[in-house]
Amino acid sequence: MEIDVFTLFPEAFGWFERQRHVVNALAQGHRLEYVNYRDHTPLNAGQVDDTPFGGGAGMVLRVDVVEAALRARYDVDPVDLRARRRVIALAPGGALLDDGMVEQLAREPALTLLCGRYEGFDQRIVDHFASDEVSIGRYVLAGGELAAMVLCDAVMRKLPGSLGHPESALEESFSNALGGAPEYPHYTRPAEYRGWRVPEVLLSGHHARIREWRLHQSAARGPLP
Ligand code: 6GU
Repeated sequence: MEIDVFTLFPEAFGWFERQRHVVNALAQGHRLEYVNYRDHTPLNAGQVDDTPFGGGAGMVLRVDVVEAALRARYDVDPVDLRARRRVIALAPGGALLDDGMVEQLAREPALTLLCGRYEGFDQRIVDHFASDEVSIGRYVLAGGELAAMVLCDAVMRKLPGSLGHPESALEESFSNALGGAPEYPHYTRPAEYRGWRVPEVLLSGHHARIREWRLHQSAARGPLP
């Protein structure tokens, strides 16, 4: 998979890129690259945003700036790009990211993520350049960068070869294997701590009973709303 992140703050992704599953995915040949809108702005003095028409607080990312950055990267009219490639605008009001959407995105050959800043995007960016508008929850972040990292983290751990134990991604919270329910609880040593005992079945070595107990625990926790 090839992921391009359009952002004003590519350096914000430094920590993210050092995460084990991201390092593994990149070593498998997947790509994660950044385009800084500011490097492609046609405006003076690196300007990328502007005050909102109609008044109000904050600044809005300009449509001409985003077009210039997309053209510089793909050398096509961005209006045509979204038919060929998922172009995802990250915005608080978008479709909520969940495991199903992550699974679907992980099967794409390429993703383009557009991070907004301040008050967000000129709506024409979303309407004409994006194929999708995605949100990671109903609260407002100061910018799309953390949301882009959340999306990339969730998508990249689904890519073959990114996890040390590929089974980890099969039977996990919200997966089809668990009927969309949260995962069952895990325990490790010590078997007893401050009088809190680990469920006996997990110490029994009886794999069929352990499996049954886990599925039951998972079902009892879910399904989620
Ligand atoms: Cl994708 N962007 C911003 N700015 N805030 C958010 C979000 C995205 N998702 C939830 N809050």
